Amino acid sequence: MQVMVINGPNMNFLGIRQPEIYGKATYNDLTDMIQAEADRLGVSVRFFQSNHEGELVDAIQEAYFDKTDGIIINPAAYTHTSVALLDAVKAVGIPTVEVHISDPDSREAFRHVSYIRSACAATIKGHGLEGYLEALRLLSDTVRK
Ligand code: CA2
Repeated sequence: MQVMVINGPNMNFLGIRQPEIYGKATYNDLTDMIQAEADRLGVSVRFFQSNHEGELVDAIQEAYFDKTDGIIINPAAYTHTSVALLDAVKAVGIPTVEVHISDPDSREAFRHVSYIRSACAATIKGHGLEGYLEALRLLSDTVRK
């Protein structure tokens, strides 16, 4: 089983800025944590981070062409703006879990809208980095059934 983990704009700043919201762990710590859980579950995992909307669309399409079984995506700010990412997830038809480190629904009003949510099998929010591991376990359970 193959899973692609996609992170959107500024996620490479994890652990560098705003630790009070996003914690002290870095983007590399995040990928290490996910890799360790993937190894435990026997899942093959790939990572992609970009600050560019079109590159995120390309990554979602690549998941389709590579026959990826599941996608974990934190679209970051594009959660709240991007019809292109919604359309891409709908187009590829791959089970996708939306993850947010914080809980956008308890923050500013502009973060309450998620365009991508309606195309996702689940949304995990406000569980910190652990949310990515929950998403991986969820996809592993779903795809294997
Ligand atoms: O809580 C989340 O995971 C978010 O997707 C993070 C986004 C934000 O726009 C969403 O509303 C909620 C922002 C992520 C990147 O910004 C950072 C800035 C400094 C340090 C780490 C991340």
